Amino acid sequence: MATYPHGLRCRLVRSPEATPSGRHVLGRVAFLGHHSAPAVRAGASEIGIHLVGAEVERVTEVWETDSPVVSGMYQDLAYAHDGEYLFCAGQVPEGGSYREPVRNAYRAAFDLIGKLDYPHVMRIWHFIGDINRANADGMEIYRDFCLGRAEAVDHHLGRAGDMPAATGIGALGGGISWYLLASRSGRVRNLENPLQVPAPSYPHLYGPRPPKFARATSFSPPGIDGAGDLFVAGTASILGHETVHAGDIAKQCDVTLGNMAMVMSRENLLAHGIDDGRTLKDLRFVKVYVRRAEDLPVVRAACAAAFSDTAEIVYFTVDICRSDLLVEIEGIAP
Ligand code: 3HB
Repeated sequence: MATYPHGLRCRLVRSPEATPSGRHVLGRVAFLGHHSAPAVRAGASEIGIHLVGAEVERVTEVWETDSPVVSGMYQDLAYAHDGEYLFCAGQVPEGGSYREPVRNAYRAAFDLIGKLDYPHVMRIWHFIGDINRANADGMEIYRDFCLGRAEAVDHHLGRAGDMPAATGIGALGGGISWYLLASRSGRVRNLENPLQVPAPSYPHLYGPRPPKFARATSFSPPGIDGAGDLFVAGTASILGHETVHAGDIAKQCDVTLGNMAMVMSRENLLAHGIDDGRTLKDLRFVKVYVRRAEDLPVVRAACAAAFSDTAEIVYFTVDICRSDLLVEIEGIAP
């Protein structure tokens, strides 16, 4: 990410390596062949997410800052903060129903954000084991998760509560692992995509409560008036509220990339009052989620053509929130 006073930065590390001197680690997210509970290690918040098979290269996402960090546990959440930025990770254990534990986990996070005074949440990631399977009551686990999240958001922000860009994607096990980034005094603006119905307005067809997230979030660090960083949410082959091109990976890639390009475009940023515009070539930290391993070559080719040669791109083979979606992509344009 760009460097600011009190700068927040992301790195994708493919093998264990030391933190550059002068940097302080807020959070480490290890994508592993198993899950590991959120904990404070070496002064940073750390979580292990079961997202790769044992044979696949492991990647760790590291969130760093220029200022010294204070870390700790709050209920089951592992957090670290530096006076301007907060990183917080949680894990809801595997169980028959997620509504209540997700509601409680979200409530704990809202409490922590309030207590530590980091009210501007700019990005949330959720990794959901068995995302398309039924829970003990026969409800799809993603819908069950959305129900608990919506209830917590209602409670803390009201029914029309505005949430930032998010990812809600499958994991290979381990219940629900999640993490977020928040700021004390930066400016957060949540963006929608004119090609897509806002997720919080999805019809009941997709579950009793809709997914609460924005298609992208613009984050301007304190003291920076301009556009700042753009966090693009997990994006898929959805137009309006409907999945398009079920079964066709090449066309789903095209629609997904088109949706990302639209949400980042000058036209869309201006429509949200932001005098800026980005393209897919500006994305740096790209995560690509592919349902079927056999589709990887097509998805890799589409991403290689769309993104910059210097973008860090990581691929995971996991399920996606709707069973007819084959690919989902997210990224950050610093
Ligand atoms: C979510 O439910 O937070 C979510 C799901 C997605 C993409 C982005 C966010 O499939």
